[in-house]
Amino acid sequence: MKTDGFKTFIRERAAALGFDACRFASAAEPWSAGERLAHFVEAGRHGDMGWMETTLKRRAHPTAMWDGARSAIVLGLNYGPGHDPLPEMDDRSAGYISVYARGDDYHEVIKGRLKTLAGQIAAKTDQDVKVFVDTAPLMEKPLAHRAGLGWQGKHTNLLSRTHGNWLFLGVILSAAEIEPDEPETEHCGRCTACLDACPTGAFPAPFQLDARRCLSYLTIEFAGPWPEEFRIAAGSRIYGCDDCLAVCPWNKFAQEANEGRVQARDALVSPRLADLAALDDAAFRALFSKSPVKRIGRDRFVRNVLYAIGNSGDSALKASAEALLDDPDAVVRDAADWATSRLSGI
Ligand code: B12
Ligand code: SF4
Ligand code: SF4
Repeated sequence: MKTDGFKTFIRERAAALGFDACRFASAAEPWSAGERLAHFVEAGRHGDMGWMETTLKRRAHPTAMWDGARSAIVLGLNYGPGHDPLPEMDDRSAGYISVYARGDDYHEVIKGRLKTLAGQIAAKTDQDVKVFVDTAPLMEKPLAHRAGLGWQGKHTNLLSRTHGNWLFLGVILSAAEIEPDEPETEHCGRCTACLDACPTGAFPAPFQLDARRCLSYLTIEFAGPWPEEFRIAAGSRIYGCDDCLAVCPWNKFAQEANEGRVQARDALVSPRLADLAALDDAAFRALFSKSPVKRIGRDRFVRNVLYAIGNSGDSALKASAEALLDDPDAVVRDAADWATSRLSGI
């Protein structure tokens, strides 16, 4: 069993690589997270994310994916914006891109560092390691909770007493037995701020999310045209959503991100909707080079922009919507039509 000296060594290496949190958990002990995941999928709350269904068995527990896993080293990278981002939505002629997506893609930022750290762990323990940052069927939040990095709040995200709600997670699984840290306890108490703030009512109960109603899912994962209810509720959110994170009172302990690569690029804070609606494929790729936004492609992104234009109340944007009425993409055409009619008669 690896104990204090080894753990201190790993924590120091993690800090040197720029991680803001590093803690240890057992990867082999049973947990209830797998059953809850099964309930989530059985209830259809994953929507069109079919990969959650196909990977259900392997995702249920770290040892279901890799039976040699004994310990988890859980890493957190702070991406705090340093201010409350929600007032940015007051400018209805601008789009709102969620804080996590305003810099470089966190997968790319974290992956190399995890690999470096995993190499150091493997060398010290002489045991196999595997690296995860949302890249394989592993439930990262319950592992982080168990490692004491924070707790899963009523909005289901992991938050911490030291970093608030703005932490990316990464995990290294190791075949070595490493003494686990104490798990964190839940500190939500009677607060319901995140549940009350959700613009689409996506929480069927505290600690449970119906992804089909979540604007993060709709803007990023869902390809088709949206039901009217969600188009209106989206306001100016064009990629992801931060409302349930940003209203949490524990953010008073959050700090601005140290890591320059996850800090916001100026062009991705309050970008003008008129400029975004005019993006063709090449301009879209150039604007979102290295950003996670690039993954959804121009058509889905422009669909989101058109819903925001429809909600803007800015008649000057009507021409931007009309220009897309003959777009080659059917979902974009439908969104352009919707936006045009919303802005007619203003
Ligand atoms: C699928 C997914 C999504 C889906 C579903 C989100 C969700 N909450 O499940 C969608 C597309 C909606 C999404 C959105 C976002 N995501 Co996401 N996503 C994931 C992914 C790939 C898997 C998560 C998962 O397994 N969900 C399935 C559900 C069932 O799991 P769960 O939330 O842990 O469910 C727990 C609770 O429901 C609870 N529970 C259920 N019933 C009950 C009852 C009681 C009484 C109790 C106490 C608990 C309880 O137990 C379950 C098991 O732990 C992870 C990466 C990974 N591999 O883990 C990133 C991840 C969770 N996402 C992340 C981020 C940043 C986001 C967004 C903030 C992005 C944004 N700004 O738009 C939003 C947040 C929305 C929200 N409120 O959750 C980060 C979160 C970091 C953190 N600190 O928590 C992760 C970890 C990626 C990463 N590596 O950093 N995401
Ligand atoms: S990310 Fe937005 S839409 Fe999704 S649960 Fe949180 S507040 Fe609701
Ligand atoms: S807003 Fe309140 S209920 Fe939601 S996660 Fe934060 S402390 Fe918990």
